[in-house]
Amino acid sequence: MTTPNTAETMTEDQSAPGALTDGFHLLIDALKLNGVETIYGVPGIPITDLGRMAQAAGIRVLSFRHEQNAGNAAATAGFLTKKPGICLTVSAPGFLNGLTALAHATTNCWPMILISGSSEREVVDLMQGDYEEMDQLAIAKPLCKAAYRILHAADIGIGVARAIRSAVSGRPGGVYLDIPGALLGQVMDEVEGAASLVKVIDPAPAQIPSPDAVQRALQVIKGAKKPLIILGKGAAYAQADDLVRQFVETSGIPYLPMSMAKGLLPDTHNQSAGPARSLVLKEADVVIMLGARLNWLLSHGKGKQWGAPRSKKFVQIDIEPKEMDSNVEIAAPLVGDIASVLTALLDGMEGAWTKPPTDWTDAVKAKKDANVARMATKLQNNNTPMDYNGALGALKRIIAQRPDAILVNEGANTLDFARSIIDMYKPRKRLDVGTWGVMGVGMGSAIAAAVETGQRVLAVEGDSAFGFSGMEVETICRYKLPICIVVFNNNGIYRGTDVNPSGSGDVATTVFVENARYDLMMQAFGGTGIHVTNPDELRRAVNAAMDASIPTLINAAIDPAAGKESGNIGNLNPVSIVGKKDL
Ligand code: ADP
Ligand code: TPW
Ligand code: MG
Repeated sequence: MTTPNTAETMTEDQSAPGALTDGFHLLIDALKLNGVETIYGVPGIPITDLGRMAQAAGIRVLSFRHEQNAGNAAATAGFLTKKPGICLTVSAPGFLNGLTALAHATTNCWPMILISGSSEREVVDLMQGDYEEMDQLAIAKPLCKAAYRILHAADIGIGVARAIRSAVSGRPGGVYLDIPGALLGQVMDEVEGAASLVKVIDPAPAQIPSPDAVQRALQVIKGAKKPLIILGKGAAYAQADDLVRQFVETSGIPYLPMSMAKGLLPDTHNQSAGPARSLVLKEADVVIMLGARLNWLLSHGKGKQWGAPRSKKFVQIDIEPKEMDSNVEIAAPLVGDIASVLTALLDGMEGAWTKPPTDWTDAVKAKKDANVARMATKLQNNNTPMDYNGALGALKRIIAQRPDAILVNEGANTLDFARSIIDMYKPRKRLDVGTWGVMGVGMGSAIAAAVETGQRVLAVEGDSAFGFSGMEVETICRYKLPICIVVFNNNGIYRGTDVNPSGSGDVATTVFVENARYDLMMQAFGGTGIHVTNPDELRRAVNAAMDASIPTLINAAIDPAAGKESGNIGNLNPVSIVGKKDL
């Protein structure tokens, strides 16, 4: 334990009364020393002045309307920058609001630090009923990668350093940092305070794979007749874009991008197997997982979708050793960071590399071309009311012309159709609901994307999904961010046509106010709001918004009958044993 260094003890020591600093300033200095440029949060006791002082010190402090959205912004900032996104909240309720986002970041393997003010320890621990009393550290622990509390001003430097290193090293994740209000007011000598700060050197050290593991993997890949690469968002996060491209192109192996890995190579790439997903999952004999987990999004690597049982071998590249064999046997585990592993694999492939048999690559290409051709005319329709194909066809063509724009996407049908229809061309341009499929991440993600990259953002949102964080349109207007939100308004969750089975006055559980005008919400705060009813109008409105780079919300009226229950994952709904007899 460090002895608190107060002004009082210094006078007793008879040391020269030098300038003083305090917890507020030390915390800000520690963050700045480690390159923190932006804080996402909501002010209040005990951290209002911390936000003000951080702003005064040159950190960009963005205030949100709800901590969950600030937290989602911090999580997305972590994914985009490989540095921990910082979310700052008040105690108990603010902390809890931020915690959902911290858990989301951890689940997605993204670095984030939730810094929350907390009440007096002495009162909390005796449960004496302090203002917003809660044992936050204990509550955060099971929901994040690491959780720390700082009790003494002299420990702020080391506490921040631990939080940063924990968030970004190894498998990245969320870290909770508990800041009791009293800490911020603690005083210590300014020179000693400066000396107590810690700059984190090499926060995410390279993790080199063992040469044996590399050789084993190369042998397995060489033996393949129908190899497949699956790119996950870990590969996008790693920012080893050139190496990923080299590995894919040198190997000649078809690849399937997971949702947020789209654009790592352009979706129009010759080797993309995106539109032949069912075929490649079923038929491949060797599957190389590159920063992707065999979780529910890939049916756990087994079952009908994957063809005959044990018909394939897996090579898995991941920084987290215990990811190996999580769902199926991994024939060649390659533990290390993606850049180091790909460098080693490419070294081993140099010289005599044989590309996969052409009957495999031709079959994949034929399937893909057929599926793309089958969709093409559907995506050109200009129907009113709009269906997903017509509306998303228009947006697909816009992203093709504006490949630098960042696409944020959430909803059920709105998500599933947009993911398969809209091609991405560059890495880390698609931000969506992540591993949990969380509704409400859209506005936080859109704000972080605009702030962290300076690029224009197109947020394609289901009307339900948008509603979870819709109040942040005020934040978008306040900071004048170049975000164009398109609300796919089908009057509800999945569809707007359900009927209350009881026949009573309430509408069905999935149905919202009919023909709501979300565009007027944007107008309320000075942004541009537009209502459109066909793909042509949608295209014109989005192009105008993207050119103008000003906050815009386009209410796109979608046929309420066009969607499916739960989009593409309706099969995950439990089924009543006695049947849907009440419905
Ligand atoms: P997706 O949902 O796209 O399939 P996941 O989130 O399931 O992707 O998987 C991402 C994986 O990437 C995680 O297992 C994580 O440990 C891993 N990962 C993250 N960063 C790196 C890195 N730099 N090098 C290697 N693996 C990484
Ligand atoms: C935090 C459950 C999954 S998708 C969805 C909900 C409520 C909304 C779908 O309707 P939307 O899209 O957005 O209008 P569309 O095009 O199909 O009509 N709470 C959280 N996360 C999830 N995933 C849910 C609830 C859900
Ligand atoms: Mg909807």
